[in-house]
Amino acid sequence: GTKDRFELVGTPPDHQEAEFADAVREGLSASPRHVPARFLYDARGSELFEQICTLPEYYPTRAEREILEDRADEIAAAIDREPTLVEFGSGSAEKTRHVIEALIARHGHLRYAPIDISRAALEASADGLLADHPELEMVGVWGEYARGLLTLERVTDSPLLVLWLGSSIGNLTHTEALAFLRDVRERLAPQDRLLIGVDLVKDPAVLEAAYDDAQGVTAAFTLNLIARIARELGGDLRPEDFCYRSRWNPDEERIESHLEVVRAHTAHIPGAKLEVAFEVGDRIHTEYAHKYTPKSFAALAADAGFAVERNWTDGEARFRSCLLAP
Ligand code: AVJ
Repeated sequence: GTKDRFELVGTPPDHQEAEFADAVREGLSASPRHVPARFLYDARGSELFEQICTLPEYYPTRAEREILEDRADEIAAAIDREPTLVEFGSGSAEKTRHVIEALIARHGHLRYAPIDISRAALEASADGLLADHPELEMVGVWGEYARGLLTLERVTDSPLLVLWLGSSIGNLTHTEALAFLRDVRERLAPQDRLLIGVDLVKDPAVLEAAYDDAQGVTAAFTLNLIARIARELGGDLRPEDFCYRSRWNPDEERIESHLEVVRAHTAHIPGAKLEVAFEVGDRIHTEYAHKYTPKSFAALAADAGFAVERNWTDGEARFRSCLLAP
């Protein structure tokens, strides 16, 4: 069976609810108003994000899948012993399949430890992967991925291959990205590797379309944050009173996204013990998507103490997968 090859460890949900209430209270009281991007991913948000990944405008998923599909054997060969495969923010783990299969083909066995905020995503991906691969064992780490490495015990002396795909690093400012990479590096042993997906700077029209699609899925994904606040923290906040906006900032080399108030109102959010007066045009910052050049990413990695060992790029040079050594 598959059950005896799956174990779940991690943060209990009560803790996650308190974290959301605190983040909403702090973020909506601050100036500028903001809510950390990780709170976009409740069950509905994760579903909408999976839909974003299939949009014609949202090229990063396809570009990274192309790299992982074409280069899975090279990636698997970059570590000579059988590694434990760890993944930050695994979601559906659909792109990871290629790496998993290449590692199983090479070593005949694999231990995979995905770390995700969504328990449903961990369980769903385990069902599919374990049924297809009898040589696979999984430890699902339920929680924020920054904490996942701590939770994950080093039960073997095998090297870790840590995946951080999808250009999730783009959500972080340079200061945050540097701090996170340093933190990860300190937890890695010399034989471990970090494979990180990085979206590259390109034509602003292509970038802006990727973050504001014609079907409005990205808008719905972001507006779900307002619905989530109302669902989980109560009160009278309504998605109809906001609209989604995003634009390329060429100086910071990032997409900046926010929700803008379209009707003046005072919102009550009892679960966060908060009342907010919103004027038309007021904004709640929701996300950054930083883009890198090969040069700016190499500089960041070096600053964090990593050596860039290998790079793989898709055929249209839109996206890069970088293998970093601590
Ligand atoms: C999951 C953070 C990589 O920034 O491209 C996609 C999230 N937001 N469309 C990104 C996202 C709107 C995505 N990351």
